[in-house]
Amino acid sequence: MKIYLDGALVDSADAKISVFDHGLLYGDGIFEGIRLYGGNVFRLDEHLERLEYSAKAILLTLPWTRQQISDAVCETCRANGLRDGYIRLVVTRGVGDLGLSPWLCKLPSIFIIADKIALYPAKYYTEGLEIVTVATRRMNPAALSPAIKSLNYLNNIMAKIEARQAGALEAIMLNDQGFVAECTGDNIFIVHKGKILTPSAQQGALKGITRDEIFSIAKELGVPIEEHSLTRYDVWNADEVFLTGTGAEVIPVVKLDGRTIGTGAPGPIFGRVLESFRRRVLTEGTRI
Ligand code: PXG
Repeated sequence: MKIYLDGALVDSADAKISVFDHGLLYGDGIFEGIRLYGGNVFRLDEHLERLEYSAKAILLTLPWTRQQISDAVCETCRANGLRDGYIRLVVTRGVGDLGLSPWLCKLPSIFIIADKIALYPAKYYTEGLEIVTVATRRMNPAALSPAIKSLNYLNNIMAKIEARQAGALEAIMLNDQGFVAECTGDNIFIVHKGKILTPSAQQGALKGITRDEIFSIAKELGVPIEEHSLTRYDVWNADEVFLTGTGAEVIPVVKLDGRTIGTGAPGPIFGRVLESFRRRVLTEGTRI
């Protein structure tokens, strides 16, 4: 496997980062998870825009243009002979010393991994996921904006561990006021009386690229959609619930905290959204 690392493609065995890189020492860095479908990189420009926003938020100046990063992403996919896969684009603060000071890191590092994707088993798309709410809260935006896709994922990892301990593959994280924020690696949507609702970024949701796609799909389908504060009660009593993310795509939820959602089977609006999503990923994107 070839990895793109700081301007060159290298063998995975040689793709190494210094122990003094602040991405490792402090989680000081940002990333994107991107999908390749049939030789098209899905919503590459939107991912690179979000990377730029994350970089700006942490005062990291990207020494590459959007076009250069885009070319590097495509080159990495081609070098690995991939037509479908998962792309991990990471930018770290770079090599510094043992203090926090990011200004002592002279040059950010960039690396790109393009690999096969491990999908949720197909049965969850037809039968739905059973998920739980976990005790770990989504971090307060006043401490660290959850909109920044940073290398600090411990908050989500703690929640993921709790999910697994409860026998679930995903979990809802509440914000510090007790409203639903999102899941550990997915955004959440509910359908109630024909309307699609999802928490806003202010409530702690990451501005997911897949989430944006749902807004566009809902418009196409003529289904009303809006951002709304949601409690667990709202989710328990929804007609349908589904999650979205680059890895999961659009996946239905049929149980939360032991409460059956709707009929207990994936609902009709989910079905229409998934169909549209699967069509879009095959027909849109940046050719590699
Ligand atoms: N919320 C969080 C916290 C995420 O990390 C999403 C929502 C969905 O966003 P997108 O842009 O993908 O629609 C994410 C992103 C993985 C993995 O390897 C998945 C994500 C992040 C990091 C790793 O499964 N999902």
